[in-house]
Amino acid sequence: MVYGNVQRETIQLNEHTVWSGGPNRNDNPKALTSLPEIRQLIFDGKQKEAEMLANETIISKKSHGQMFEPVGSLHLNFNEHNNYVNYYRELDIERAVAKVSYTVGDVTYTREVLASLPNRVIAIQLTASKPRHISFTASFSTPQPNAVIQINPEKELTIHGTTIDHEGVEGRVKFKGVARIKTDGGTLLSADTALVVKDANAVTIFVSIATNFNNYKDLTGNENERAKTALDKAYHRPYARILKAHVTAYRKYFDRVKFDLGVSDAPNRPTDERLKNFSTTNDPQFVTLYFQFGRYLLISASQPGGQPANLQGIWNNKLNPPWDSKYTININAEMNYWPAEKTNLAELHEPFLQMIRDMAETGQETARVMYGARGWMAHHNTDIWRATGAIDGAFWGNWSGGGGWTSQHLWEHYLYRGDKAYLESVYPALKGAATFYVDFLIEHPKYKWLIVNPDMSPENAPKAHQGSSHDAGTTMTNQIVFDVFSTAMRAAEALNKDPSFVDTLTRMRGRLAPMHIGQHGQLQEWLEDLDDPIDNHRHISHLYGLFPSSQISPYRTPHLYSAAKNTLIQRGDVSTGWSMGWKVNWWAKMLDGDHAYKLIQSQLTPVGTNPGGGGTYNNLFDAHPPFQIDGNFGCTSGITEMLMQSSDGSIHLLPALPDVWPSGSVSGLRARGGFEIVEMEWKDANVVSVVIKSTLGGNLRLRVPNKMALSKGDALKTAIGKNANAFYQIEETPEPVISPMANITLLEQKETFLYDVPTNRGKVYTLKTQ
Ligand code: FUC
Repeated sequence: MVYGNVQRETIQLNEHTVWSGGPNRNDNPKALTSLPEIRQLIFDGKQKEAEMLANETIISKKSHGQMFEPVGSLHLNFNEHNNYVNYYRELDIERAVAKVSYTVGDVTYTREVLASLPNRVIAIQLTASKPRHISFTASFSTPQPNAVIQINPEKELTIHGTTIDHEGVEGRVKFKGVARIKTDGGTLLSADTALVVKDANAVTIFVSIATNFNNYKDLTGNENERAKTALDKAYHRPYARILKAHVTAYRKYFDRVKFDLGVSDAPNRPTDERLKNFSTTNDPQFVTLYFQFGRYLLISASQPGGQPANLQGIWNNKLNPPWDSKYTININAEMNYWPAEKTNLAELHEPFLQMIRDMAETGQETARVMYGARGWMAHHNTDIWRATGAIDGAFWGNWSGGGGWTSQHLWEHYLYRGDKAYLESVYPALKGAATFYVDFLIEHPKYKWLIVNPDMSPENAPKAHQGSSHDAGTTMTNQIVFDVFSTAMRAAEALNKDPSFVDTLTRMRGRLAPMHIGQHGQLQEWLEDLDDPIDNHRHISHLYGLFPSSQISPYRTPHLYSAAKNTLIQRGDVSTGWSMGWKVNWWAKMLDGDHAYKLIQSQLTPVGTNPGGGGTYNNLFDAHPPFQIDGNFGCTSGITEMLMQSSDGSIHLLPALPDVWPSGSVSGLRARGGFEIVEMEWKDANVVSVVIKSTLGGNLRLRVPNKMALSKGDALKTAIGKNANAFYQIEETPEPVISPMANITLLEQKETFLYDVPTNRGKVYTLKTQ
């Protein structure tokens, strides 16, 4: 994080593996014996009593998750620069380089900062328009209580230490940070706690940070050696070479997607002003900027081999951050990865996929010890140690869907890439997630469906339950189990494995509870019709079935689809940042571009000005508030879903285009089944032309708003029946149960055209409007 203050520059230093604590588990073994009683209390309508008991027997008596922490800050003091003019500051997201410049007297000073992707160092380049004018002192500061800051005989600033203990878990991450200064001209001296540069022409500062972390159970790395190796390698290269290598590595990802919605004068204004004006002016480039900023953030926070982006990405500056800056897996961590595949950053999904593989190991013991079940599971949070126990209070933490939901990312990655060897490698995790539910589901005494108990609909409570969130067989959980079973079956079939397991899942899936439409025309959040039509709770978990899942569809499940709209309207628009981000995706799935755009406007509102809701900080970070990065990723995903969807049996182009974007173009988006939208151009809300690359072959089923033909003028085949493409298979959603009091008006759909194009692997197909 580059603060950009003139007299005292601060570069906040984070390293992805600097977490409190060390390898630990937080299961509560009392869960197993209390499970029958908790279940009975819930079935008897004594939710509050069940929750109180769960607080003792299910919620962890050990760690409630460890904290992601900053290393400290590098400060550069330019004491004499108190009278400056022409201050300018930018973050160039096409290159991932931050810049500050200003003029003092007749000298213009420029600072450039980058966190090098290939070189694993931060590089800071200081220049001035006149020789011998760069003088400053450099020092470290840190909130880490066990850290030591020193200057070594090599004239390096160093910081080393061990992270803190937290909630009974000993801090065991050793970290080392080194800053080395290369001057062109002038002098470099050490003072007690600072390095002093005088009268240089130009200066490059390198900062290298490393830890002893290898993986969640191994801390045997050598932080000193690692920090030194990266620093030595970078230090002997000219800054221009470091810059070039960084920009090249960055652009390899960033340049894959281009997005254009037309131009206006607004980009000449500073970002904070554009944010302030966004809801009242037409600034289409602010949307494309925000979309690309989401991609910038993922590239910066989720490099292969690293840790997944946490609640604050990698940008947390607090020793005790909100919610520990860890991974909330009842929505927030998944949301971080919604843009990964479709905005063509599949490699950056890897850290999250690895975390899920790790939880498939740690979560086995949790499933066994706490619930006597095979397979693996996780509750609503995890951290770098892949803890899978139940935390916070039972109201929030007694939820068993964290393994099931995250496991769907393993499958989604396969749907986009079609790599069978990869599928083979994650099959045990997919099978394990399903096996947990095979053992954990029980029969509902009244309805006879197989359901989860204890259960909750994340963080919400029906009024009828006297303040308890606890329930059995909530809609979201039923949807998750349906998906977990379906994907395990599909994976087994794709790999020709486990026919008897597939039989079991088929049988059990047929006994899951269907979705319910309640008295207010709403999709029920709970098995009973308990929804409050004026509840505006930020979580609308039961719409998991609309997005990210596709159990609710305009074309296949018209009643559920109409009920989902009622639910969205009843729950309202403005909420926390991430909640609004999710709503952009939902309204896109509702094929309502104008409403999706309204949510983008609400999200792109300066923090503090949305009554009762979140918004955006001036640097375009999402505001829950507080700062959480999930909303950025959620909205980036939602914008993509407005342009293209590939989850409902076809690739749907311009499914939810708002009136304010009548024309534009986008290139590089990715669809399931290995299709790439190489280029799409639209005008007057019609697709003028689209170029699609088929990387896997197979049937390309396309849904478009206007009639199209192949570029050579050949007619397109109108699609009929099921899509033959294996990556577009749809699991039929069970018929919903509809309350006799529900007054459902089925929504009408705009006309679309559905075509089938047989494709060959590696070939490119061009379609034009007719
Ligand atoms: C969930 C949400 C909160 C917050 C937290 C990190 O508990 O309900 O709004 O985002 O995660």
